[in-house]
Amino acid sequence: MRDAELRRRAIAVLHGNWERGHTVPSRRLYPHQWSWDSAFIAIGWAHASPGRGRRELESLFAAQWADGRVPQIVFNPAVARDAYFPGPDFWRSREAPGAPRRETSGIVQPPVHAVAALEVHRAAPTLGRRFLRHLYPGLKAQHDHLLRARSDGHGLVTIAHPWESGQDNSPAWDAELARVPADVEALAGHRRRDLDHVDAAERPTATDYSRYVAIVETYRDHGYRDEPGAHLFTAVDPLFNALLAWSEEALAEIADVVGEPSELHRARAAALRDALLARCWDPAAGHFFALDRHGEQVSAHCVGGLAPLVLDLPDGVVDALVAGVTGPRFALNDRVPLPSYDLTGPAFDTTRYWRGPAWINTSWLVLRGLERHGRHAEATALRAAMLSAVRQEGFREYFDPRTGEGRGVQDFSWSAALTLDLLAG
Ligand code: 2M8
Repeated sequence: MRDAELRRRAIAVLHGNWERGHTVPSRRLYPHQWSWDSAFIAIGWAHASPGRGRRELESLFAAQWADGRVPQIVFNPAVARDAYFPGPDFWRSREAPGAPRRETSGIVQPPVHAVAALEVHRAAPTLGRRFLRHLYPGLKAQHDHLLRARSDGHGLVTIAHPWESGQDNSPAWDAELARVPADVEALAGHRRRDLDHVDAAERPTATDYSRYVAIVETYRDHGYRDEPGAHLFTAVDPLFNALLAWSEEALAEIADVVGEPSELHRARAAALRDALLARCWDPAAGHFFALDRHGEQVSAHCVGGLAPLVLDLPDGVVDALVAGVTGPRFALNDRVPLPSYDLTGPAFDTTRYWRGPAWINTSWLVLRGLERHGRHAEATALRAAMLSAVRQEGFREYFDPRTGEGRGVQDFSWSAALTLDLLAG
């Protein structure tokens, strides 16, 4: 398939998933607005219709909470209340202080929005300054909230739910999640709608879901306040922190454009990067690891541990990360994007969601990192792999990391959106 045809199809997916001001990740499986999906989707719209990219981010930030949190899900009131589980009746955001009028979930997702806003601005700079001026306070409040409410006290921010990492059932969370009481029978009272659309073997297990639900219920019972006892789950995700640092860099550039002080953002970006190096980097393994609630490294090689490549890093660290990308664990090639987890790891699973399958967004982050560090040969291979996967299989949600076979839903928005970015670059 020629590039022009692939581009046409990617744009058609975004148009098909556009829903009055935002783009759903998938019509059937995810029929609302998701936070980090919208950031990647806006980057795609920047190449097809920058106005839609602006609206994508503005509609998300219109649902920002008073404390600055940007919710993981903004529910569409026009969609059936039980079309997605857990839906608005489970989250009950309206009962929480500071929640917006629009119903949302009460947790967050990786903060890559300032990066997306800058890309949208660059696509149409003359129109964009007003957009950046409008969005800057919300982006700053988003970062302030994370650095304040979620500080781990040692320079990094924590996640309070595996869903907050975006890499839901990643092996990085297994041990921490196992501490959460699992009541699979309680789950019987709820209907998991994901299993209506995707094979159960490609999704998190019932035990995982019972724990996901228990973590939310406890946080919800605390009014979604980050206070003692509110969190049954606590971890530090290298991807989440790397994206916060990268977004602080972008926010510094946005501040320069809109005439706000930018030094704070540069200093925060550098401090987060230094803390990642001090706490998550394992020089012997050549990888950034997640931390458990005690600050101990969890030695599962997940693709999120490659995400700090988007930052300015010492040469030796970049060399080691690139060796990891090309080595047996991530096996860079020009056919299939990077696995979400170590191909040689004990928890590896070719089909189960974030426990092995290859995803376009995480591969795109690593690609941006390789480009930043001038690793052209590796970047060329990874770009070819991503394009090959979507050409062969369509804009699938994820791919078998060994064969490249498409998995999860079809017409998945961020796979289409980031393809547009690849084709433009
Ligand atoms: C997946 O997560 C949602 C919960 O947020 C789910 O499993 O129902 C993840 O892949 C996440 O990263 C993504 O943002 C979301 C929507 O595409 O789906």
